[in-house]
Amino acid sequence: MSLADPPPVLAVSATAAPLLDPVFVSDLHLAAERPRTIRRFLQFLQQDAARHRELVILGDLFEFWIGDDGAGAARPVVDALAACSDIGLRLLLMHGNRDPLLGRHFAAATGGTLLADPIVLDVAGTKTLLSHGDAWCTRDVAYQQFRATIRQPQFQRDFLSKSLDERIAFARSLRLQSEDAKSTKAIDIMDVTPEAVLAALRESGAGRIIHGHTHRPGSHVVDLGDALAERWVLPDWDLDDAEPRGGFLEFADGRPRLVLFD
Ligand code: LP5
Ligand code: MN
Repeated sequence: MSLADPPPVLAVSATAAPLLDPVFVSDLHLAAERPRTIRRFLQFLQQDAARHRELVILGDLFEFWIGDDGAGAARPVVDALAACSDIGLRLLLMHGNRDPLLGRHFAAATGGTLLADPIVLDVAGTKTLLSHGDAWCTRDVAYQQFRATIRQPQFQRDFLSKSLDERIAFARSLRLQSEDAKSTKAIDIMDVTPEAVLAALRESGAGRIIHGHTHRPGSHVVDLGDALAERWVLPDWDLDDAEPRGGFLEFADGRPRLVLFD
């Protein structure tokens, strides 16, 4: 991979063909330290995703991603996603806050398409706004400053010019600082801001939102004044935790349905 590649955040599609029978996941945070989560995801790809036309991953597939040239340990996941693409599943990927450097090499290796965040798509017949969701957590000011920094192309280029070991050490240090910072934050500032969601819905003209990031799976009705919209939130996955969890969103008879693992 050439280090002169454009920053991946610029190499995304702003539009995509309608999704006919999609399944959505996000926040899997895959890492070698969580082998049960990886196994469950591989099982999900074979058993659940394969029943659908499209697989949409709305960010944070990995615990962290230090660049496509550091993909070594992720090989089983890359191969499994490529196998899905090979049998005709359409794979759509969005960046999360943990993996903003997923790039075109990863997309090419998996057969996936990287999507802009946010993006408006026709999903099972409804105009739908898709996002990782972190940009709507506007009350988390420290996080928004951090987010703006790591999305700067020059910052990304500087990071990518470091050795893999340096990048891994930096990512691990950011994870620790993030966990530390979160432990002092009020719970509600780490959720989406209702006004930000309302503004995004109005601007997009969408009737439904699907997002991840907050790890608060559920569905909400949003009152737009002259109409009602829906906000669906995906679960995070951790099958190695004392409280194993995970799940996905699919459609049944045209309606979204959240499936949460027992
Ligand atoms: O990730 P999660 O869900 O635990 O928490 C997020 C926010 N935290 C983050 C940080 C990530 O976890 C770190 C991921 C590492 C990726 C490495 C590879 C990419 C490097 C890219 C370089 C180009 O996103 C957390 C939110 C929470 O969601 C809920 O929304 O609160 O935000 C924070 O904790 C951020 C802190 O408040 C402030 C930042 C602390 C670190 C400061 C280090 C300064 C280093 C230089 C500047 C970038
Ligand atoms: Mn996230």
